[in-house]
Amino acid sequence: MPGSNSAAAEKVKPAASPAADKPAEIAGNISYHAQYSPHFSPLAFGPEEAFYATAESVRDHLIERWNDTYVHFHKTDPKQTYYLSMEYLQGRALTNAVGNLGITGAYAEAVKKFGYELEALVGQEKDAALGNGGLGRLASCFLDSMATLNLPAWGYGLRYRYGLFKQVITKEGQEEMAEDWLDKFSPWEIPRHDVVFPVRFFGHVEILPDGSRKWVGGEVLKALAYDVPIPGYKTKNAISLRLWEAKATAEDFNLFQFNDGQYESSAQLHARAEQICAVLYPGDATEEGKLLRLKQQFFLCSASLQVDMIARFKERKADRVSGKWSEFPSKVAVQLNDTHPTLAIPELMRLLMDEEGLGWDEAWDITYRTVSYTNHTVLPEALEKWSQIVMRKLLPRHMEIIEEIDKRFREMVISKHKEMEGKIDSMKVLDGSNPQKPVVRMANLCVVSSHSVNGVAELHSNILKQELFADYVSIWPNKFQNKTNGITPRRWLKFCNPELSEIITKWLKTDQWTSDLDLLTGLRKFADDEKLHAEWAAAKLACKKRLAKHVLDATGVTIDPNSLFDIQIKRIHEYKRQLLNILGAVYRYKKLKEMSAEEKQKVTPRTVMIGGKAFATYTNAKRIVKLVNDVGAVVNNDPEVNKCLKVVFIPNYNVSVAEVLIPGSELSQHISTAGMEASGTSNMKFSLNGCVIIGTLDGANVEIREEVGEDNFFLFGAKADQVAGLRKDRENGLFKPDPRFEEAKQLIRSGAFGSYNYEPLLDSLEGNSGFGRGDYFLVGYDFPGYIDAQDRVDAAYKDKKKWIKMSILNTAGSGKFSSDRTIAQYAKEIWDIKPSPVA
Ligand code: T68
Repeated sequence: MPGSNSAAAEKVKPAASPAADKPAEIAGNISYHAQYSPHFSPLAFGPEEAFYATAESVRDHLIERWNDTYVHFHKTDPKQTYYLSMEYLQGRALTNAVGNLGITGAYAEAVKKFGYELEALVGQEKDAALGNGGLGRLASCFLDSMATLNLPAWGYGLRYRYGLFKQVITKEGQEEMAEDWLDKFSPWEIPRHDVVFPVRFFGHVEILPDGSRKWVGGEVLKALAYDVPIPGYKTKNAISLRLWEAKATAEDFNLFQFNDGQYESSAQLHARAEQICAVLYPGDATEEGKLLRLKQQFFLCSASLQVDMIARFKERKADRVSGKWSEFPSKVAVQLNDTHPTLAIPELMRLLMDEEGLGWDEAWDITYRTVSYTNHTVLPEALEKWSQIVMRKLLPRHMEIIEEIDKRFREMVISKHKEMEGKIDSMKVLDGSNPQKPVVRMANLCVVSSHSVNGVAELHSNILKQELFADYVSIWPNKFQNKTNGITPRRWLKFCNPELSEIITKWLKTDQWTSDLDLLTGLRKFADDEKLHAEWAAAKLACKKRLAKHVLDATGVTIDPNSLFDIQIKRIHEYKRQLLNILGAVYRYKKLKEMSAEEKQKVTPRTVMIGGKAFATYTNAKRIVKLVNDVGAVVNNDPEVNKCLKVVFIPNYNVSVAEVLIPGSELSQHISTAGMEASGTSNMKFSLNGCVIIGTLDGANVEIREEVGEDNFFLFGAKADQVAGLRKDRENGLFKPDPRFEEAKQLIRSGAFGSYNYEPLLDSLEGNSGFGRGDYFLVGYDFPGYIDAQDRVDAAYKDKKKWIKMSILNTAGSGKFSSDRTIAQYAKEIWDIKPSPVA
């Protein structure tokens, strides 16, 4: 094994100071970390130790930039954005860090001196999966763009001990295991023992002699900051992702009880502190679970506001000529990533009024001008509602403030918008319509209290304005905006697909596209060039081979890189319609079984890959996972068809799996019921990597199709404005299912894929309403259009020239979907912040 003992590490003299971008110096620095970082036995220098030592060496560069950026922002005191998100799906950091710092080559050479390839070390890193899906990954792409654009902006989140679960596929289907991303330690985080602030829970409100109110008592935990430096691409700026951890202190430890043998009660608060950051998204079926989730949300908001907004503002205020609180919104912008950090609103009000002594009107004006809110869903079941009873118990002062916000909002509507009086019930913040379960509607609180509300794709933002938030539009016509999502082109093309990146740089004669993605349109003029076609096809094949190796390693299934690689990877959800995909594959299988050998010769061979995690308590989603696995087991082992079709479930889908799958994809499925997917961001990643989309007119698909051209997108399905009518038709018994749809369901019912009880899943596609919801997601309605679109895909794939041209035009049309564009728009149109590069 290369470099498997300390002798290898000793070959290169340790250097005590951080290395420059010279391989020999870097190797010295790596060696230094291997010896002086107290994590491993000095005798071991296997791939894992080499990864950690290399990462720590890279971290030295990051810390320098991060320090410089902090000092620079401190001196220049620009307005800053504070991005609050309960989720970040960072994935691995090493490739991204050396890539953004421009030192990949030097590090690759340096680790060779120890007998390692950089790619092999990269594979040692665990994904930081502090998020569920699109919303968390968006936050991570945004951080990359904020740093790259030199924007004074910081991310805030929680340091979950266990992030998103590890998915294991067994005979029963999906099983969840805790994912120990901190198993050893994270080399990227810097524990800030100097940044510790108190966060209170429970207690009561006291009225002081001067009439002011104060929240006292209850239990007080400490928030400890862990900073993760986020380097920009080709810039000296490195911003910070600050993750909070909850702690109890020595005073909370009852030494007397401990010595008396009462071990558990002696450290109760320590145990409760540990629970707060134990897991991402604790199950909230129980009252305890709900309370814990609310605690998490408040913990993030309170720590971030007290420490970094209020304390920092006060510290810098002292240096300013005019130090008025009214200046706060010209120094601070707070972006709420969905409603999960909504408690920032009453917490900012509380801090300004109760701690800083401002009156309601002034505090409200400041809060309103500071906070803005992004909505990521219109699904009613995903709109957060918190029990007023739980809220009052955990956060009594905040509940008072929310009541006052609600009251003043209603008074404002009656006095200034009389015509809207009849709509107050649906617009108000507090909903007491069920006296047993009065709730706080968090989206309403956000809309009422923010100066800007945005959706994440044009279609979604229009739905917000025309449906979900329509009543508010007549009160605040200018509050609602669209900010179409984006993805970072560094991680999602340059680093994950070096083959294609080189070709693009060669043909465009510049690598500027990595920070100015619109330059990709320059590829359009070569879309028919045969030389480019040959290079493009070779790059795709290389990526497909890498993907095939991943599939073999992860599942034991061999797939043919010459077949059409058809991929759907995302969280498993009925609205995302993985069921439509697998029913299509079942139908394809049935047709293949009916074909003669000659007929099969003419078929376009296809590998259908589906990956994604189902929420642990979402039974139908788990049934879908099981069905895909069962179909795969039959199809892949059927010698009559398995040259023409394979069906593979990709286990444990995460960011680093996506980085292998997306470059090797040729067709990707974004087939949600129209109007239900707010945006989607993986659609952008696929298209950028030269993959053609089969999809509905939903979310950002609409804009992708506009950009890449309708000939380069396989469209099918009902439109968003038809959906309600189609559901009504079903209820009225007017829907006639296509025979092909019936055939596919029948084959599953026949037991062809095993004896598991799929009835509940199939039932959900049937009936008119009520039980099984009468195919709420319109799988049956869209099925024939989907099968026809897949036939068009097969025909198009046979014409290699045509297909490659489509692929090139997808990449060429992806410029709009850079998160640099999205973030530049947020900066200008919502936050009013400007680039501030470190000299
Ligand atoms: C997604 N939402 C949207 N929610 O579904 C997707 N976590 O269309 C969009 O592209 C993406 O956000 C980015 O805008 C989510 O990912 C969550 O993960 C979620 C929902 C509730 C609670 C926690």
